[in-house]
Amino acid sequence: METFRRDFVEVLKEAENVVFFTGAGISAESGISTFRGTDGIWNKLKPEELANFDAFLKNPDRVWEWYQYRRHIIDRSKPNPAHLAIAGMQELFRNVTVVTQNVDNLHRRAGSRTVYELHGNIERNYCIECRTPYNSPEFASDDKVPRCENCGGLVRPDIVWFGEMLPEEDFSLSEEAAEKCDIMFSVGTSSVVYPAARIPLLAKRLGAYLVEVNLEETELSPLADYVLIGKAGEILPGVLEEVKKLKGKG
Ligand code: BJW
Ligand code: ZN
Repeated sequence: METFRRDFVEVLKEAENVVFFTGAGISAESGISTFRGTDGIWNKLKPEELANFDAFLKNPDRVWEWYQYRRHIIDRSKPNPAHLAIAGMQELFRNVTVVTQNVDNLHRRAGSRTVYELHGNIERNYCIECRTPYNSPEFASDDKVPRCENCGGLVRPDIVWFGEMLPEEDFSLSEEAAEKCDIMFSVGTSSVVYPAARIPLLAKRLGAYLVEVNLEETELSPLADYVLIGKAGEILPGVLEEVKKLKGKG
């Protein structure tokens, strides 16, 4: 097993409030593509044609079809050892909070109980006119964009597109968790999309120990106290083992 740096181990030993801030990279080992980087979806498809409201109004069926394709992949995927290790930490620390940019529900499926979703959830939809929610999977089973049963409006995925506000409650609860945490892990995110990327910065500014877990260095790395380079699905189970050992539960 990997040996971790001593200052990190000391912080783990004393920590009570722990936050995991996660991005697409944590689900890569579940077979879900990331956005950026060599295998990222946006090497092939343009975000400006798919991930904003104008693109949806211009070509709702195309955007809907793209989300149906991704739902299909997500439905067939499973939480991986990284999601499961984070859920396992709940037994070892007083408070474990997950703040995720992902829309794939894999943290909840892994058993994490406190999960704030900053960019929405692909399992939910709502009418763009009257905001009626449509969350049952049968509803989203057509490749053509559905219409609202109340008003005939277009139904869209409940996902935060570029230029849109983040869900207020989840964002402010995430800020609160960042402000009071002892240690923040930033896992599998390129840290370029704002305002989500402010969450680890806020934690660091208020004194938390900041750990980054990623295949490569990012814009966040120079600010992190500890950068662990490698796969989240290998590193986080190692961290879980270390914590178990520290708490005499190994
Ligand atoms: C591994 C790994 C393994 C891989 N183990 N690691 C200039 C122009 C236009 C807009 C802006 C601008 N400047 C700022 C903005 C605002 C914009 C923004 O931040 N843009 C920047 C990109 C420039 N932000 C917004 O628009 C936000 N809203 C907003 O600001 O509202 C205020 C406002 C109102 C009105 C007008 C203007 C502003 C909303 C942002 C919403 C983001 N939504 C998306 C797409 C949703 C669509 C969908 O899912 O279909 O959310 S963007 C996309 O990026 C997705 C992700 O959640 C988000 C973050 O990506 P993430 O998770 O970091 O993934 P990747 O792929 O980037 O990185 C993966 C990482 O994992 C890599 O580092 C790998 O190395 C690593 N990795 N395998 C460990 N096994
Ligand atoms: Zn409606």
